[in-house]
Amino acid sequence: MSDTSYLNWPFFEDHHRALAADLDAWCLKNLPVDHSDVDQACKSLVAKLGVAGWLKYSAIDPDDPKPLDVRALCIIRETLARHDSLADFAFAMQGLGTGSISLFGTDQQKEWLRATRAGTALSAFALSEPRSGSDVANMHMTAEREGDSYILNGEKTWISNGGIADIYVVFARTGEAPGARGLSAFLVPAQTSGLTVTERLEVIAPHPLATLSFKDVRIPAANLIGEAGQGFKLAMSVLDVFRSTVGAAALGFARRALDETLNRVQNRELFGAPLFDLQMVQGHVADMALDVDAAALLVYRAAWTKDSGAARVTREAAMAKLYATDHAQDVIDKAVQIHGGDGVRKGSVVEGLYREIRALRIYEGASDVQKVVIARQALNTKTAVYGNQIVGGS
Ligand code: COS
Repeated sequence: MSDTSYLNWPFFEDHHRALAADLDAWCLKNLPVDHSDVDQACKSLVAKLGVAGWLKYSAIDPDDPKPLDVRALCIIRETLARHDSLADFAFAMQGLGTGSISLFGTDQQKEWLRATRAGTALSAFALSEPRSGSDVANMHMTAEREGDSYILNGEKTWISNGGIADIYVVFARTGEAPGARGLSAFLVPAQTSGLTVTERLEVIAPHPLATLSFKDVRIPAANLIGEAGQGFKLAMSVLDVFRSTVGAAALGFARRALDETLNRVQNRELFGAPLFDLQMVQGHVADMALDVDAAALLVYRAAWTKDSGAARVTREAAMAKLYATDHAQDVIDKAVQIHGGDGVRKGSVVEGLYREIRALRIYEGASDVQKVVIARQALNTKTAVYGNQIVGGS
């Protein structure tokens, strides 16, 4: 098992420590799975995670609607990512895909959560479009009200679980006001007429990903999630919860890279001594261990803040995602370097991590967007007013 000393930090309760230990034991028995057919692998992972009970954490319980436990979400993503990237992906999408329903859904919409928590239905979050990825407010997809229905037209892309999901949460322009103030969210079952998968997208770390087309897709008005015109804020609130969990997944990848490196430097001899005896290697190991702990502090600070009842964790979540993903990239790059040729050998653990980490710095708000968010938050929370006196001056 990896270093678990961080679980003694004051962010956690006993049930979180038990969760981390139980899930790690489950992962050792059940993961990794074969990734050669990612659709099949994800479907069977969701079923397995459902049967084992881990998906109960991914969405609220319709019979006992307590808030999501964000620390638990982060512990689960970190642990799954350390063992198998696709298991983390499968879990994450059950959460992100249904997050809007957990946070803002009606009782009728929450009925879907029984199936997603059991692992018998897959979900997806359909926000991005060909012309609006980072700039959500520039969305082109439309939803027009017609009696008791909405008619959806447009295109969504980079949709994880696209093609295998049973339900999509889709964002579209309803036009109450220009830009960010005229968007709404809808629950769209995959079988709805007019919704088709137009392209499957291949990426460096394969997982189910698609472009979707909506042509006169008619859904009941009851499928509107939250209030009409509030879709942008709804999407941002969901991302506020799940961005910390992206940081947690990056932390899991980084921890695995550090674990692999610690084994390597003790067992590999160079110049007649273990690799670890080289001070330059010790320098890399120190940087990696520091990055891992600093990322963990930010991730679990954000999760704890949300669990403690904060209305918004925009700043904390953005910092957690930015730092954990960017620094996991550094940690993994060092791991590859220390593994030498084996680090770039196709199929080696660190080679896989090197490909897996890259997308986390892009999806759910690129690192650059997180910087914009953090800077704006810093400005908003600026309260201090100083005189002209020089600090320490006479
Ligand atoms: N929670 C609640 N409300 C929020 C919010 C949040 N986290 N962030 C912004 N809002 C509100 C603002 O308060 C503002 O409200 P008012 O209209 O009442 O003033 C409104 O939403 C618009 O906010 P803002 O002016 O900041 O919107 P921008 O268009 O400038 O948003 C960024 C800019 C880049 C921050 C935003 O579009 C973003 O996060 N983009 C990345 C999207 C993303 O993650 N895509 C990946 C999709 S999932 S793979």
